[in-house]
Amino acid sequence: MIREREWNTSPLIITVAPTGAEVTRVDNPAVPYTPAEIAEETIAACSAGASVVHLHVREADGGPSAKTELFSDAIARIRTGCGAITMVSTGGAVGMSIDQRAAGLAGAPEMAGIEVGSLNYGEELFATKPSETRALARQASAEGIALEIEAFDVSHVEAACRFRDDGVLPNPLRFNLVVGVPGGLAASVRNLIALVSAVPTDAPWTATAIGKQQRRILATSMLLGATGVRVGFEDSVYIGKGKLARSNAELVAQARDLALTLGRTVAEPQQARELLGLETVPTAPAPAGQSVAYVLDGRHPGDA
Ligand code: KMH
Ligand code: ZN
Repeated sequence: MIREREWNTSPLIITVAPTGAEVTRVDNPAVPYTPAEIAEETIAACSAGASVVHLHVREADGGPSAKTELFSDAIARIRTGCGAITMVSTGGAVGMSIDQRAAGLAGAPEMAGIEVGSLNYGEELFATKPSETRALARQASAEGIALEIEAFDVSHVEAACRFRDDGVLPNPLRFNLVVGVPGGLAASVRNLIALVSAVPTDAPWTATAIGKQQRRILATSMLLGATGVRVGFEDSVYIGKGKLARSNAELVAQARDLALTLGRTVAEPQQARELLGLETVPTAPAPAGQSVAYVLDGRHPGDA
C-alpha cells in the first residue's frame, strides 16, 4: 500500500539476484554459474549494499539446474562470507516440474520465493497451479522457511491474500512486485502503482523491473515507500544504455547510490531481517498480558 502522508524512512533492502535462469555468458561474460562464482558475486554484492540474495543455480554449462546440492553449496559459501539473507527461487526455469522447482527448499535457505499464479513468459507459459502453490508453501513451512510472493500481476497479489486468508500462506505476506517480463505487466509507473495499491498496508514489498525502464521504476518505488528493490544479472546485464555491468556488485552499488540520492538509507542484513519480520522468536519475554502475536505477524507494538 502507498503511504501517502509520510515518506518511508526505513532503510531500503537491496536484494541481489546474481544469476537467474535465463541470462547466459553470451549476454554478459560476468554471469556466475558455479556455486563458488555465485557466492563470490553475492559476497561482493553484500559489501556493496545487498542484504538479501535471490538464488537460482546453474549446471556447469550454464543451463538452469534443479540440484539441491548446488543450492546447499552456494548457500554454505555465501554464509561464510557475508550475512545476506539467502532466498531460493521456487520459480526455477520455464519447463521445470514443480519437484524440480522445489529443489532449493532442501538447501537450508532462510527464505524462498513462491509463485501464486501463472503468466506468459516470452513465448512460454510459466504456470503455477493453486495446488502447486499449496504444496510448495506446505514444504517451506515444514522446513521453517519464510516466503516472498513473486507477484507478476495484480491477480497474484490478490491470490496471495486469499491464500493467506485460507491459511495456506503465513503472515506476514512479503511481496516482490515484478514488472517488465514480456507477457507480464509492462514496466510502467501506472502498473507499478496498480500492484502496490493491491498490497496490504502492513506487508513489506520489493520492486523488480526488467528492461530499459528498470532504473526509473526502481527510483519510483523508492519514493513510493518500497521496503526494498532488487537488482542483479537475473534482471539486467546492463549498468547503463548499451553498457554491460562488470559485476552484480556494480549493479547493487548503482541502486545503493540511487537510494542515497533519494534520501533513503540502505539496510544491513540484520535490519533487513527485522523489516521482513524474519525474527519470529521474541528476544525478551512479552510484558504480562501482552500477546506475542505482534512478533509472529511481523507487526510491532504501536503499529496502527
Ligand atoms: N525464471 C523464471 C521463469 C522466480 O525466481 O520465482 C522464474 C523466476 C521467478 O525467475
Ligand atoms: Zn528468480
